[in-house]
Amino acid sequence: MSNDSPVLSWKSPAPTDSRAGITLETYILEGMMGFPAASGAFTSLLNQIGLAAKLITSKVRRAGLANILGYTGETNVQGEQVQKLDEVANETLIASLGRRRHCAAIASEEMEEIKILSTDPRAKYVVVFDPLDGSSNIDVNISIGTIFGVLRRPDTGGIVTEADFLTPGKDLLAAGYVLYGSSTMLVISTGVEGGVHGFTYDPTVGEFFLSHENIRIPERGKTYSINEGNTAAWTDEVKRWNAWIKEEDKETDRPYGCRYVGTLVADAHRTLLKGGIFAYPADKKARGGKLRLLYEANPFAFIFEAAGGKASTGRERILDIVPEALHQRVPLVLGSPHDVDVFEQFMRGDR
Ligand code: P6P
Repeated sequence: MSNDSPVLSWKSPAPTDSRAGITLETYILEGMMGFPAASGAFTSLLNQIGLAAKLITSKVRRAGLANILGYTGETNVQGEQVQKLDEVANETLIASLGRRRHCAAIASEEMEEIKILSTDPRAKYVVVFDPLDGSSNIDVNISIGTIFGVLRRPDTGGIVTEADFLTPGKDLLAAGYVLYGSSTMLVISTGVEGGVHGFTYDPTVGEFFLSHENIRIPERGKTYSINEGNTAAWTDEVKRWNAWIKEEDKETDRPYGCRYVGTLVADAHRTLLKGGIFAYPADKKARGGKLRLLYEANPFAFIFEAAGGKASTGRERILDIVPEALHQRVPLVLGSPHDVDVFEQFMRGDR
């Protein structure tokens, strides 16, 4: 056999500190091994979310063919038309999280009430999720996503109640999202110490591979992301910030470029990787903001802070807010520390 045969010429990669290329399952398992006290339940729960992401992405990629587009004619708790893919994603997450009995209950954008998945006292976790964020973009083939957060139940024992979910985002154990874009990517964090890591899905082998190790948001960006169609409804403070960011001023690298997809997962992911700011402020139409605290704002705030970014309402830190209701809305500003600080200065009237 010649020396240049593929078998002989293949050399195992030299061991490095980089974990690039490992699978999501390996990353999660190694995370458990870093915590000897871990029972494996948290590891198993995260892997069930990874499985759900694979199942949903296979349906999203075939949505146009599998006749699961279009409206079901029903409306969800948000009063929005429920698209079939929303229901499919919701049911997939419920089935996957319910399979191993580690998840006591879930709260979903698609359901008014929480859903109990396990009455086993050993079920220590509850999960919040938006199963398919950006559903209005499904039919026009624009990126959509799934958002999730994992909380540990208070050690109250007994059956889970809605109160078990009404805890500040700073108590999250893990948060992440799946972006069904030009490729499918899962981004997950277990907090500042663990960092933020991105896994890209390879449909040919059915695995998520580590592609973006230790994501860090730039201190400042060059892009702002807001729905300019809401300008008439904005407060004066937001209008002045918006005018400022579009002014030409070479010394302060303005104007910023504008990007707005209309899917939070897509706009937030771009902001996380490139820097800049995403804002969905309160306005005269939505005085409490539009986006949901528990399963949209909190998971992204957790991820942005873990990546060195900031997340606020424009006036207060998102992760400190004590929720009062399951589907509570909140103004949301995510981004680079510099850019969020400037936005907050306008909101305080300091600029
Ligand atoms: P608007 C999608 O419906 C969503 O909930 C988020 O994903 C997105 O950021 C926002 O609403 C877009 O809202 O009012 O700009 O269309």
